[in-house]
Amino acid sequence: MSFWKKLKTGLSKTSQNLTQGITSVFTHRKLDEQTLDAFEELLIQADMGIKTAAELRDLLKKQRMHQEISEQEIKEWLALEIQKILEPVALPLEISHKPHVILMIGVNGVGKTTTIAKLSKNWLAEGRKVLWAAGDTFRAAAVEQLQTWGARLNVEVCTTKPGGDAAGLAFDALKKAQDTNVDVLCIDTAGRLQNKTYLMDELEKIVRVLKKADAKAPHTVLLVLDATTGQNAVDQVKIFNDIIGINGLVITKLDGTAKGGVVVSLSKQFSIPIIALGVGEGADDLKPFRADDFARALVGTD
Ligand SMILES: Nc1nc2c(ncn2[C@@H]2O[C@H](COP(=O)(O)OP(=O)(O)O)[C@@H](O)[C@H]2O)c(=O)[nH]1
Ligand SMILES: [Mg+2]
Repeated sequence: MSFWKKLKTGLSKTSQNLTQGITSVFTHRKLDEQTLDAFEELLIQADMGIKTAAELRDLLKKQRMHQEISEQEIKEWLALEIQKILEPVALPLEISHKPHVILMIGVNGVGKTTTIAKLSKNWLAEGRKVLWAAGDTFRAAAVEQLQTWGARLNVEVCTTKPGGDAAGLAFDALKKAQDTNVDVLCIDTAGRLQNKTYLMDELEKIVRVLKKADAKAPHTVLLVLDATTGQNAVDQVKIFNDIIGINGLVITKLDGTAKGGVVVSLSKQFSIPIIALGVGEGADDLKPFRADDFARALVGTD
């Protein structure tokens, strides 16, 4: 299936809710306050966030109040306005250093480890040398999961003993990357958000130790977010941004969520680049974030 189809199918729960809502709200009616209220509520239900919903409502009011507006027009209008919100943050990840160090962070289960594999598959295809560090040292299964992907994609994985020091591992991996002509080093981490102090200490320590080997590392701190958690993802950006500066987002599980609007909410609230979207569990199920494609898939226009 093409990526566009996958995205469109994945977002169909969101787009169907929006489309059905728009049909019932806008058919043959002049735009009035009641219609605008219902429209705003639809956007909130799609997880676009209260602020975005209010702004889009106001904009529509300003442009079209008391005018007839068809269902098709409103969908096209919405897709375009969403595209404008997404465009400034739809930025690819540039590999700008050698080795380029990427720290993967995020809550347990959002897709960090899988995303490392997916991103790396693209870099390998471009002929880059990739190395991974299994920094989620608390769960043996997490290390094994990365090793399984490593065997599949032929990527070497640096590990330490269970419960071992993630910062020490990260430092050793960076040294190794520097010594062996590696282009991209991905450091996996644990996402134990239930113990914020511990997580903060661990991430700060990883960063501090990396800087001993390369003052500019990590070059990219990628926060992975699970779209199915809706507005929770917004809270996670705030929490992780407090702990450690984030300069990229990957949003996963866009295959089959009714909360796809959260991507709009994130784009509006934070000016953090969204570098890629996850639309499945396979290594090929990650694609660059494109504002126009996403906006059209979300609203269900072609
Ligand atoms: N449907 C779907 N599943 C995903 C996606 N990304 C990751 N997963 C699955 O989510 C689960 C947790 O992923 P994992 O990479 O282990 O998360 P981590 O704990 O953050 O490292 C695994 O079963 C993955 O296969 C995605 O984009 N779509
Ligand atoms: Mg993991």
